[in-house]
This record gives sequence, structure tokens and C-alpha cells, in this order.
Amino acid sequence: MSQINEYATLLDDAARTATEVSQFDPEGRLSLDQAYEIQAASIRRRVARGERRVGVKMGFTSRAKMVQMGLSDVIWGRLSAGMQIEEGTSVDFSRFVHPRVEPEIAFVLKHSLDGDVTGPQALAAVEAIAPALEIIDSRYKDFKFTLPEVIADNASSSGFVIGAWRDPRIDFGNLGLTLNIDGRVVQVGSTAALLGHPLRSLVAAARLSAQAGEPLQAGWIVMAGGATPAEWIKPGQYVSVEMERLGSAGFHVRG
Ligand code: OOG
Ligand code: MG
Repeated sequence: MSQINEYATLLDDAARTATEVSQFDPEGRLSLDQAYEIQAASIRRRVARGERRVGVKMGFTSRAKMVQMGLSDVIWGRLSAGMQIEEGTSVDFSRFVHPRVEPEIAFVLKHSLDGDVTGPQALAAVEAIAPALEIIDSRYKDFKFTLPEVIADNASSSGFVIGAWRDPRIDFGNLGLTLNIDGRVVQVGSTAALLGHPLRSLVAAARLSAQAGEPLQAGWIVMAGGATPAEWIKPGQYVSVEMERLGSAGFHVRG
């Protein structure tokens, strides 16, 4: 087995069985291309098990996230249907290693988006926008990793929750938001934290996906990235995002 497939299998097994693994590239020697190859191979394993590809997630698109994780390059990962958690439902804590949650904004596309597009072109392809939560769950011990390692690990993606879809003509460039746990506000932020405007995250998603030979498709979801630092979650909690004008989205963590 090639080393790429070996790491892809290691990470896919870790995600599937909610088991942590040791860092395999603590000095960051793998190239970013190799890291994305590992990610692609690990997602191929999910697809081979019957999971449908449903979109893309962006990472480190806010300063808050870059600072929290100590990395400053925008990264991306692949979303599959198995990662989606129905809004308002419960998710089993045992499905995760050491999950964290972060507030995001999600796009769903009505047209494909190929390569270099402008903000207005990207917006014209958006069917709807929604408040969203991402559950990130690094497969690495202690949630510690280098840039190639987190890319290989599908940018820590584990679950996502999407609230009611809204009209994308709402000006979503600077919407206030809170992350709440059991009704307590634990993070405050704005959609402007995402590269200055979340649309820039969609433009970057279009470029990076096309570069990887997998341009954004009609019907796909794009998660724009965490607008605040992520928070640990625990069994028994109710976690929600409340976003100005767009409403809320939440889920329960079952112990
Ligand atoms: C990597 C994933 C980053 C975001 O929204 O910035 C990410 C991590 O923090 O473990 O999903
Ligand atoms: Mg995220």
C-alpha cells in the first residue's frame, strides 16, 4: 500500500471508530498536495461505503480560528451526507473522539461554480444561506496537528447542522451571531470575521475545488468556516447558533 493510502486508511478508520491516532507528520514534511491526496483517498473510502458527497467546508477563514489553532492558511475539506445532523435532533457523543463546535454560515448552490469567479458571480450561484454549526473532531491525540496533518484529516470535519434556508439577497456580510451552550452565550462574533465577508470564503471554495478537479456542483453545500473560536461540547448539552436576521440552528448531544 502506498503511504498516501496508508494514512488515508488510518484516518478513515479513526473517524469511523472514534479513536484518536498519533501525529504522523509532526514536523510538517508532507507537501500540501500530498496532504490533500490523503484527504481525497479517505473520502473515497466513505463514498465506497455508500456516503454521498454533498459539498465543501472551508477552514481557517477567520482570524479567531487561525489564532486558536496556530495555523494561518485557508484550508478546505469534503462534506459527505453521513456528516449532516438534522437540525434540532440529537447526536450521540460516542460518535466523536473529542468534539468541538463552531458557528458558521452555510451556502447551498443552485448552479455549479468553476474556478476563478468574482463575488457577484459566486452570489448569483447561491440558492440560499443559513445559520450553521460545524462539529470538528480532530482524529489526532489532544487535537494537535501540523498543517499537512489537519488537511489529511479532512480539516477535522465530523458533523454539520444547518438551520432554515433563507433568501441570499439578505445582506449577510456583517451579521451578529452568538454560539450558545445550554442557553448560555459562550462566543460572540460576526459573519464579517470570515475573510471580511463570507462570500470571499465561497469564492475561495470555488477556486480550490476547481483546482482539485472537483468544481462546486449545483445542490452542494459550502460551509464558510468558524466565525469564532471553537468550544468543547459534552454529553447532555444543547448547542445552538443564533444569527441576526437568519435565525438559529441547534442540536442536542446525547450522552
Ligand atoms: C481545523 C478546521 C478548521 C474552521 O471552520 O476554521 C475549521 C480545526 O480547527 O480543527 O473547520
Ligand atoms: Mg469549521
